[in-house]
Amino acid sequence: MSTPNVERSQKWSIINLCSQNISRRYSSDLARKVGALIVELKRDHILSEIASAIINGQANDVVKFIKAGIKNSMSAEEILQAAVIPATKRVTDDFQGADFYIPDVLLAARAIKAGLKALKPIPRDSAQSQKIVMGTVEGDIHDIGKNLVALFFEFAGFEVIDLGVDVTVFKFLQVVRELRPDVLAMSALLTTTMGSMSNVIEQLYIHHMRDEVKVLVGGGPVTREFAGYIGADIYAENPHEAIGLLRQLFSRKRSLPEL
Ligand code: B12
Repeated sequence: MSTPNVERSQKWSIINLCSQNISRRYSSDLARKVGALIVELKRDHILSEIASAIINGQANDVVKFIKAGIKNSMSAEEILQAAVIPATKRVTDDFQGADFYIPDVLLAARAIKAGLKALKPIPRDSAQSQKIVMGTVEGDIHDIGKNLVALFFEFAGFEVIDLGVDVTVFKFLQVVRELRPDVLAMSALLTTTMGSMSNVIEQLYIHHMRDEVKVLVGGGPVTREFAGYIGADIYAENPHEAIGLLRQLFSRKRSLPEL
């Protein structure tokens, strides 16, 4: 059976009308089942709207539907896992290679950033009390991955101070000195900028601050070998791996694997 071509905005009025009729005419059990089905449909609808708004680079719609999701009792983590991450993967995979159209990428990046911002503030898990200073290294303005990692750290309960992109060696050092974080996390997406991570570590040694902070590195071209070579403490390919390693480190139950 084909579905009549109904405007999106009208769909919910029709569904709500049907559900009111059903609850009036039928047993409370059936009404409950219909209610649950409607909640499920609404959830799927909101998630697919968030994903398509990201894919089409429509920041305002991303925020609008994330707010609708939260209003409909969806958790920030559910929205992130079921809509924001798959859509981000879809767009960034589409922009693989050298021939992507920059304005499209920028619109998508803006939409993703707006979405991540709309998912805050995050209720802090009091179990984790460590402070993480984060940033994308000097000369590099890629921040989609860094923002995702930062959000996951917050979900995991860490306090995150995000210094943004193109963070100079001096700035990293200054913030480590002033805020005394437990972890300094750096992101690099370019082979030409990843060397900056090494400069930061070198400067931490020179200024006698190396023992005061754990250095975590990640990002597209960064590898475990590179992390070991520059003297970082932790390398992780993605936020989940990073959170696992940080929890392991701070629980002090086990030492971290050698890089
Ligand atoms: C989006 C994008 C852009 C956008 C960035 C917008 C923004 N706000 O971020 C714009 C258009 C601005 C851009 C510009 C450029 N880009 Co660009 N860009 C990309 C693209 C398409 C997607 C990157 C991305 O966001 N991926 C999605 C996120 C989720 O993945 P991620 O960043 O890798 O992060 C994950 C992990 O790496 C990890 N992670 C990341 N950081 C950290 C940090 C820590 C601590 C940890 C634990 C983990 C971690 O966790 C994340 C989630 O899993 C990639 C190609 C690609 N598909 O990867 C090229 C790419 C990175 N860009 C590239 C290039 C060359 C450039 C330019 C030099 C192009 C030019 N000629 O101007 C400029 C550089 C500008 C600059 N100075 O930084 C190259 C880099 C090649 C290289 N290896 O050096 C790539 C690989 C494209 C290509 N195939 O050639 N780019």
